[in-house]
Amino acid sequence: MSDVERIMQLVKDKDPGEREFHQAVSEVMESVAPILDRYPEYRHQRVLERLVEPERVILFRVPWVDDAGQIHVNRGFRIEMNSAIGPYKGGLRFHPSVNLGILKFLAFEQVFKNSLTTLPMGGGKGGSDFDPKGKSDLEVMRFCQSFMAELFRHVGANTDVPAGDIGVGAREIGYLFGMYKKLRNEFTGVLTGKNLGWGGSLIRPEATGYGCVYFASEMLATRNQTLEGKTCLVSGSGNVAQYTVEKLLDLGAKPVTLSDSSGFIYDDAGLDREKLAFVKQLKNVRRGRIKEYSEKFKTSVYTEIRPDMTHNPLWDHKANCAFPCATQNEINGQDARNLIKNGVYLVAEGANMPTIPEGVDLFIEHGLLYGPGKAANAGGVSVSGLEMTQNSMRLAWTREEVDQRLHMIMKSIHKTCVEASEQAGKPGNYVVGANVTGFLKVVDAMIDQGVV
Ligand code: NDP
Ligand code: 2IT
Repeated sequence: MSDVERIMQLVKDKDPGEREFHQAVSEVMESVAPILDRYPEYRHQRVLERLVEPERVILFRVPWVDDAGQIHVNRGFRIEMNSAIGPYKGGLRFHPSVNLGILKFLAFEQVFKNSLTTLPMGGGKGGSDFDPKGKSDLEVMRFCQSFMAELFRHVGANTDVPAGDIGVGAREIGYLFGMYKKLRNEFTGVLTGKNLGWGGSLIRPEATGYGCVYFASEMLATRNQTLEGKTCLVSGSGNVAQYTVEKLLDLGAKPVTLSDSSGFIYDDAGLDREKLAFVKQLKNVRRGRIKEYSEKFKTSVYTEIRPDMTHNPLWDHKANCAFPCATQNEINGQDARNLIKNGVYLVAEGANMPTIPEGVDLFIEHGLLYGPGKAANAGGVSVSGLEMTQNSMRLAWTREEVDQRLHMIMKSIHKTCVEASEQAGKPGNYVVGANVTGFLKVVDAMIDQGVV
């Protein structure tokens, strides 16, 4: 039995229902398997078996009271996946779809992503099946307080440092931080993505989107091209999508789409600063639906996305580049074929694992510049790492300084991926480049630290 088959059998036997976790493990195993033939020590050390078993999983009850006095119970999680190269680090997701398998896939990806950033961060992820949509600020606050009333025992500035992800932004981080501080009587950098006035970093809100576009620019530069004048499809309309659009506009590209879980808008004239400001107000302040964009801007059309659709028509428009920034598995095989047919030759993933394996294979087969999430969206966690540094030093860097560091990190991730892909005999394959680079640093640290 090959290493890949052995590990896949192991994870499927142990955790049969965790589809997304199996998908993430399978991709990494395919990339790193050839290394085990060259360095049998890794097999002897059982590094693959150790990597797929979280160091610790915390699962807890989160009871809270709504504005009408009704009691609700949600489930809270924190997956402490790997701490070989630093404290556990990774976001919290609040979304009704959250379950153990989804958070394990995200925590697993985070281990390799964080390793790629070159900063000292292990990998973790957490969250809840709580749905913040339609809840009042006070309900969200009570939920966050209840969530932290358990989580505070397990996290800490040198132990495990959560941040935002889907459904968790500055508001939620504020409520979580307040409760941690009250329970511990300590003002420390236990969370990142904090607001500026109390320990947050400039550029953290922008970091994932900006970083993703910096990574795309680096990929294009390998073909002597820039983003100027490129038509870009962007999905999502949350934190990552908004700042992807902002940086695309900075660089002279033309973003034409945005989406949420109900549907998407296609704007033939392209988004501009004014339209983006409307989206930020709509999504971050009024917490409304993207449909409103098409009511406001007549150059755009809205298309509803229904669960019975076999493909997502957002990906079926003529364009040069695609930036999936919503959620996992949002590009299926048919979507990938449509993108290729429509002339898209660059895909940079702002979201985590947005493309199903068939789509990834198609992109690589057809020679697209394909930047997988763990490389292309590493800018967010990188600036979280820089926020931790600033908190430890008790000082704050300027916007220019943080942005410059972010840009350097994204360039360095790109270069490392290209070099590793060449060494692996798969030049230009950023999936192999990212997985191999992320893997080697983590497993070498694990071996140095013994069987623990
Ligand atoms: P937000 O909550 O700010 O925005 C999420 C967006 O995606 C919303 O537009 C949301 O629509 C849409 N969406 C969420 N779930 C689904 C779904 N099941 N189907 C269709 N659309 C959906 O989250 P972020 O922008 O922070 O995160 C987006 C992606 O980027 C995620 O994959 C996340 O893991 C990844 N990421 C985030 C980082 C960060 O720093 N925030 C860093 C690296 C990666 P709706 O409003 O209808 O729910
Ligand atoms: O997926 C991710 O990298 C994030 N949600 C950000 C994690 C972080 O710790 O900033």
